Amino acid sequence: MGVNRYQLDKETQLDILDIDNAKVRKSQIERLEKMRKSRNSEEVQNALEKLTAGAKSKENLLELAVDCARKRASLGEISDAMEKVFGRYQATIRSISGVYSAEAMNDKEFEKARQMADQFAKLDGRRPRIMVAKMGQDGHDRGAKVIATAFADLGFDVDIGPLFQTPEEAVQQAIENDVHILGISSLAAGHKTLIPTVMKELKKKDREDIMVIAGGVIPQQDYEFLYKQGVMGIFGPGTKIASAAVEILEILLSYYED
Ligand code: B12
Repeated sequence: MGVNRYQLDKETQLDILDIDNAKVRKSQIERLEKMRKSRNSEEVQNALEKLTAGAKSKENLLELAVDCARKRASLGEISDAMEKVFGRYQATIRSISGVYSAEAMNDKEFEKARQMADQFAKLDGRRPRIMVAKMGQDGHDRGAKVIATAFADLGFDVDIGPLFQTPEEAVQQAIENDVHILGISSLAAGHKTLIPTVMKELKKKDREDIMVIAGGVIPQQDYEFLYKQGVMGIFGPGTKIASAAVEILEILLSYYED
């Protein structure tokens, strides 16, 4: 992993398929309901119970799971039947430190960001603290890792949420860790649903002071929508990380002016 030296010259407006998440969700629920009506629920329950028992006694789970699927159990039900025994897997994102600073040592913007982070620490009594969150079914974690690593090297305290958090969980973790910034990394088109939920949740918990920023594959045409939601900065592919940090720190430091 190195520092991205290839920056986009200008933002390009692409013709992108707009995904209506609410519509997709509704049609998925309708499909599940239809499936539930068309199956023999007693048979399904029996097969799921066998799967749970098999998980306990270490039987061949593939065979038992296929049997559940043949009886039209959903993937969620099949996972739940095994979760009773195994629990739920927590996918954590690990980061490494020093890589970014080793590459960017002589970069002016890097130095500027570090100085601004120090200045913020003096004013606030704590280093700027960011939580990088991944929500929904989006498993693209490289950008989140790059940002977490680089921001730590720039002098931020960094927390990384686990993969597949709900907006409520991400907000809860951000509040518990008392971060200044919640940075949402979104690459699977969930931003128009997940980010508004994050905003509502922050409001509900009376923590609108936490600054929300976003990054990842977010089409230009959605930027305005997110800014209206209260997102303070959006950083897409090709982002120059030190410049992003400077932009974020300028906002944080402005709270200390006057
Ligand atoms: C690698 C990759 C994968 C890998 C992911 C491996 C991993 N562990 O991350 C694999 C092969 C698993 C994968 C799977 C899928 N992928 Co994919 N994948 C990509 C790809 C090619 C590159 C993403 C990447 O790693 N970039 C490198 C990192 C470093 O860049 P980055 O994440 O953009 O982060 C930078 C900035 O965006 C920003 N940033 C990002 N986050 C944050 C957060 C903050 C706080 C800040 C400040 C900045 C910031 O800073 C970073 C550094 O500059 C993209 C295409 C692309 N060019 O983006 C498609 C892409 C994201 N994938 C896509 C799709 C559709 C999928 C699948 C659904 C395919 C499928 N049908 O199965 C699955 C989904 C799996 C899942 N559950 O999420 C689509 C998403 C479409 C959309 N958003 O509408 C893309 C855009 C490809 C495309 N053009 O269609 N994928």
